[in-house]
Amino acid sequence: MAFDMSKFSLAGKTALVTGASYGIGFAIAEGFAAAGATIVFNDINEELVQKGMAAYAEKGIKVHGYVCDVTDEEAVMALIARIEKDVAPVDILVNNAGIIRRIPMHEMESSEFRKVIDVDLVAPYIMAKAVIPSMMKRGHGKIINICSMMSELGRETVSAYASAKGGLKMLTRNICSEYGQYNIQCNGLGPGYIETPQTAPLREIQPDGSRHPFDQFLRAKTPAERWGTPEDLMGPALFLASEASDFVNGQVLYVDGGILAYIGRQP
Ligand code: NAP
Ligand code: GCO
Repeated sequence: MAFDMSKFSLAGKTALVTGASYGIGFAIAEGFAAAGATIVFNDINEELVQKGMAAYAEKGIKVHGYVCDVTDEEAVMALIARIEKDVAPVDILVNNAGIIRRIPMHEMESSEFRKVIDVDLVAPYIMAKAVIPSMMKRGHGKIINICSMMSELGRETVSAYASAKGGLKMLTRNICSEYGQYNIQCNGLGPGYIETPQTAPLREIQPDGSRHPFDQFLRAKTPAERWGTPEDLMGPALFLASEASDFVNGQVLYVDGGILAYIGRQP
């Protein structure tokens, strides 16, 4: 049977991408819009939502933007109800909103550790719990959790972030296990090191004009010999959001330029 390319279309679907004013979430939403989806996004404050609205408008993309702290369960429930009223039920949820704190673990306040867990792990649970009942009723749904290299590997100073992203990989597998029977697919997308504001400190040019030591290290660890860009994630995210991946469930698709497969280049 010839493959039906329309399986990659998101026409008629409503996608909610959290924390998508810029960066990875913005690129994923842009790719979804190109595939025909109606785009909804939230961010943590009005300034970011307005910044996002302007950026989407510049690309000619009509979006619905809302202020919502993804860690606030009451606000999330209200957001989903508002989206269902203003737009439509959510067919595709991308748990993209995130934070990172780079602090040596023995110096990290437990309140900081908990905050990272709250945003990067508890919030995806809260968001998924809010959209799943409607997906169950409608007999389909896609949930994409934005994981990380730190879902698989540790690194100095990112203990909370790695714990959250490792947990997010298992939350992904558990949602698959519990809701696959309702034709809900939950997969992870694992970006490698991507050029966004979140990683800017790791790419700062040094006072002597040399590349940041981590930048040099990362390039030696990546077969592609470059940082990823948010645009590198558009195609893989579209695949996981589309009917083309209806039999893919509980997986993490790494978009890392080959880092996880490679021992690293000899200095
Ligand atoms: P980011 O700087 O991690 O932030 C994503 C967005 O989420 C920002 O707009 C952020 O607002 C927002 N946000 C933070 N806390 C929130 C909350 N409580 N409620 C609602 N929104 C909130 O952007 P990114 O680098 O594009 O990363 C996006 C996702 O990819 C994150 O989950 C990140 O962990 C993951 N990731 C990033 C990389 C990378 O190399 N960049 C690699 C792998 C995975 P603020 O700007 O106010 O913080
Ligand atoms: C870090 C980076 C990474 C990236 C990403 C890698 O400090 O190690 O911020 O954590 O954000 O998660 O996939």
